[in-house]
Amino acid sequence: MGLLNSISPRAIVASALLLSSLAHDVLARPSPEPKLRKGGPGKKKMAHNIKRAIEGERRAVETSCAETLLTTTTAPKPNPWAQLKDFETASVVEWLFAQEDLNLTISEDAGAWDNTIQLVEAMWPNKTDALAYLDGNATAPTKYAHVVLNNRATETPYYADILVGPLPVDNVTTAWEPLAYPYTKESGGQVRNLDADEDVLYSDWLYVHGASVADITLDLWNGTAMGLDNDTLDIWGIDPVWQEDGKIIRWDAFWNFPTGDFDSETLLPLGLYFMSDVTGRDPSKWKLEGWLYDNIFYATTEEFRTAYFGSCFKKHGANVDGDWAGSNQQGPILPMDNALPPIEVAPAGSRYAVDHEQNYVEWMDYSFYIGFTRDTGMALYDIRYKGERLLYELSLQEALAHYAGNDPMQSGTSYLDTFYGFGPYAFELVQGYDCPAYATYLNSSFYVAETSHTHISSICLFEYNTDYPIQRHTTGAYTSVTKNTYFVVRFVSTVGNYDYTFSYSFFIDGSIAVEVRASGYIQSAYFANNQDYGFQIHDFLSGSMHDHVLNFKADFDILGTSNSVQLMSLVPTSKVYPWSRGQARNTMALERTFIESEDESRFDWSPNTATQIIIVNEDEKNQYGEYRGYRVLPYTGTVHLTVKNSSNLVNSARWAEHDIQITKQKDTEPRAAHPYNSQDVADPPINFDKFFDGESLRNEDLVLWLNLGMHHVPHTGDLPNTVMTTAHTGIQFMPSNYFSIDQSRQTVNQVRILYADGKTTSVETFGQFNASSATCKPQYAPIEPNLAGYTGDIVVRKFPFDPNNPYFDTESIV
Ligand SMILES: *[C@@H]1O[C@H](CO)[C@@H](O)[C@H](O)[C@H]1NC(C)=O
Ligand SMILES: *[C@@H]1O[C@H](CO)[C@@H](O)[C@H](O)[C@H]1NC(C)=O
Ligand SMILES: *[C@@H]1O[C@H](CO)[C@@H](O)[C@H](O)[C@H]1NC(C)=O
Ligand SMILES: *[C@@H]1O[C@H](CO)[C@@H](O)[C@H](O)[C@H]1NC(C)=O
Ligand SMILES: *[C@@H]1O[C@H](CO)[C@@H](O)[C@H](O)[C@H]1NC(C)=O
Ligand SMILES: *[C@@H]1O[C@H](CO)[C@@H](O)[C@H](O)[C@H]1NC(C)=O
Ligand SMILES: *[C@@H]1O[C@H](CO)[C@@H](O)[C@H](O)[C@H]1NC(C)=O
Ligand SMILES: *[C@@H]1O[C@H](CO)[C@@H](O)[C@H](O)[C@H]1NC(C)=O
Ligand SMILES: *[C@@H]1O[C@H](CO)[C@@H](O)[C@H](O)[C@H]1NC(C)=O
Ligand SMILES: [Cu+2]
Repeated sequence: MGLLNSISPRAIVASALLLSSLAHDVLARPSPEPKLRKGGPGKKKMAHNIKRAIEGERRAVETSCAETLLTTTTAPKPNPWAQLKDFETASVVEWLFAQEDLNLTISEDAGAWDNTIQLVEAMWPNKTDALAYLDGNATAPTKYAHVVLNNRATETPYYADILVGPLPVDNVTTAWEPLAYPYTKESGGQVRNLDADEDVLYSDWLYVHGASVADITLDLWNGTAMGLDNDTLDIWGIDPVWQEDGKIIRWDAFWNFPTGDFDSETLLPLGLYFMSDVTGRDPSKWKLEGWLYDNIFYATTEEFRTAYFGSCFKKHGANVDGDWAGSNQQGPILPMDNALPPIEVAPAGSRYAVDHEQNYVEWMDYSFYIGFTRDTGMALYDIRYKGERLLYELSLQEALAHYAGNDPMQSGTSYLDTFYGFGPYAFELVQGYDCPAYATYLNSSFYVAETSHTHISSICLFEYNTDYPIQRHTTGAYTSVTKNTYFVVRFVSTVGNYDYTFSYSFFIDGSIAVEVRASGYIQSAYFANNQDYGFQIHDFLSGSMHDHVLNFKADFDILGTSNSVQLMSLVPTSKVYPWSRGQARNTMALERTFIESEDESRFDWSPNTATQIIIVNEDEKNQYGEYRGYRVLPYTGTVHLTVKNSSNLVNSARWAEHDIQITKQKDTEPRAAHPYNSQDVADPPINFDKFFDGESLRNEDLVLWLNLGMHHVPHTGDLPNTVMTTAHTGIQFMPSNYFSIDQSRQTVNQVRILYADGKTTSVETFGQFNASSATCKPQYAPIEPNLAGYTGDIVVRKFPFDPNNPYFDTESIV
């Protein structure tokens, strides 16, 4: 986690590339950072803060044919979900510092008892306003900045969500107000900050207790965790912390630092834990509450030490770094693996159009806008097909990783990843690996400590062919087959140990898929007594069972906003028919119902997937009297949370408890979760349960909150990293009586071969483009893109605004 000896391969690659003109710029004080997942002292990370001024040209970018021929387009209207422009952010920051009542300190100068600006980004528009603008003659929604203040100059530190605007900033009309309406909690847009004293927590608490047992840790593992440069052990603990009876209780665990170049620390637990009462901001009032080793609890350090040096103490071994935890090639080279494998190319250039200015995309008969935020990364808006809006919004809301175990560290871990943010960790994609080399790449930016960081090429757009046709049929006289060329928008976010790949795919039959694949390092457990919670996968290592649940918001608008959800179930039945000779036939039939209200709108996929879920417009029947609609169906397995009423989460992730949840769209309920829900789990800023208040769901504007995910019980095949073949989850949306026939018939990329008497009589190709008429000859470069162009973020200082001196900064690469 940014420690010199546990630095990730990404950071090593990046720093090696920057070696020529490194300017080591170690900040004296840490500035608010994107939050670091999986403990790891944020402080040491700062010591690895590498900056470089950008001089001359950045790199020789190899341009693919597809990229060269990229068609540009102009969005029908400027993107209402666009991020703030550099000067807008700078003007908001300047304005904030001028407001004396906010009492702000510049991040670089701030300590734990100062108020700072945590976030400045564009406020999302209300749907009401956005639709009037997109569909009518209304002007663009008034622009506001969404600002998060980290108010720590108080005994009771808190985060404050505020709105600043309207933009552009001027001294007369610009004002700020609490951003309270998306909260279900009545707290004026504020939530307490349990993290305000992170630095002191390490220096004055965790390392002090690491030092207090240095004799034991040296004896057990030949190492210490004291905050010294020669430490070989790390300490970090549960998330969220226990929040009970007004007390803040944490459990922390000892971990071995990796000894090599890999980010393997989460594979190196050591099996010793301690509990602390860290209520309040005064470390002198914090209390050590006990130690745990080998399932035996010791109430004091002395009790633990006495037992340890006694005669019947049972010592277990350590998990130690090694080749098993590194992801380089190992083992004999596979047969013929040294030959170049097949590769997809785009010989005709791109067949989609992008408005780079507005982040607007058109492919075949689809179009959509792209938005990007700190909390959840990329989101898609106003997804249209053949001119009609299907979805107003399709976006990630939150990702949960809920662990369990016999030890308090695993039992207490339930990461809610928007706390760390998906935006800050959406790193540059690796061309030819994450996405095809010929893909179109977009940048994304996020705000941190009076600068904006741009992750270069962190969103990709590309066409691909499935390895199967979308349609085929063979008779004695002909064979007809259609290519299945589809379009993907993708980003990857590495939140701590885990890498999530988010893909939205669009198909020519009108279907859309949402998929998540996971890789990276598992968070593992110490094996002792852990049999019921994971496989043993290494020396003293348990794979530590956990559930991944990822919530997506799908705001469908099927032929307008007046929608209903029809359920159509296949049911076994026994029935006498007029023609069945008086006998009951054991058979099956369809049952159709509607979801009437929010009282019945939280449910799971039915057993045997017997119930279809179809979003329909009851006023839009086709010529046969069937409702035109879109069906939602599981694609590659989804899950909801196994744990009921989680002790870790309480009310902070109620969205995780069912597969499908449907609410009436409201501007006051734009998001299922808040990034700071973990800070007050019993009474979080957004308690998803409170969305359900019995409202009618017939002929209303509906939002589906859909969970993807997987039950993950890592086995030896998760070492060194989880693989995306099977760590995969997805859902699909498909037209259901929406059109009169399959829309893929429109493609020319199909063939019908007619034959008779052993001879081909004709090959019908429907005028499709062929290689001999290509304007862009089949081009195989860049099959191997110039990966030496992979860099860190580009950073632009916003206060003081310094747009002409951007620099590279790898600090946010974990
Ligand atoms: C303003 O913040 C400083 C710390 O940066 C603090 O010492 C001071 O008490 C605060 N003032 C007010 C009025 O809250
Ligand atoms: C938009 O304005 C045009 C021209 O004034 C008018 O014809 C049209 O009806 C308006 N559309 C809506 C949705 O108000
Ligand atoms: C607002 O007022 C300050 C100080 O009076 C001035 O420096 C600044 O330029 C003004 N900003 C705008 C947008 O008018
Ligand atoms: C213990 O650690 C020290 C310093 O880290 C090292 O020099 C020594 O070889 C280690 N001893 C054993 C027995 O591994
Ligand atoms: C680590 O460093 C400290 C202080 O510099 C020193 O006292 C200690 O002996 C060192 N420990 C090891 C294992 O080298
Ligand atoms: C991404 O950022 C880089 C560096 O600022 C810039 O050269 C490039 O044009 C940007 N790409 C897009 C698609 O805006
Ligand atoms: C959840 O568990 C808590 C603590 O055990 C209990 O007080 C509460 O009633 C439970 N809530 C539900 C909805 O089961
Ligand atoms: C958006 O909707 C909320 C809830 O109705 C309202 O409080 C807020 O003022 C609206 N925002 C704007 C900019 O109109
Ligand atoms: C390729 O396309 C050109 C132009 O449409 C056409 O003249 C030619 O016959 C096609 N070739 C093949 C092999 O289909
Ligand atoms: Cu997992």
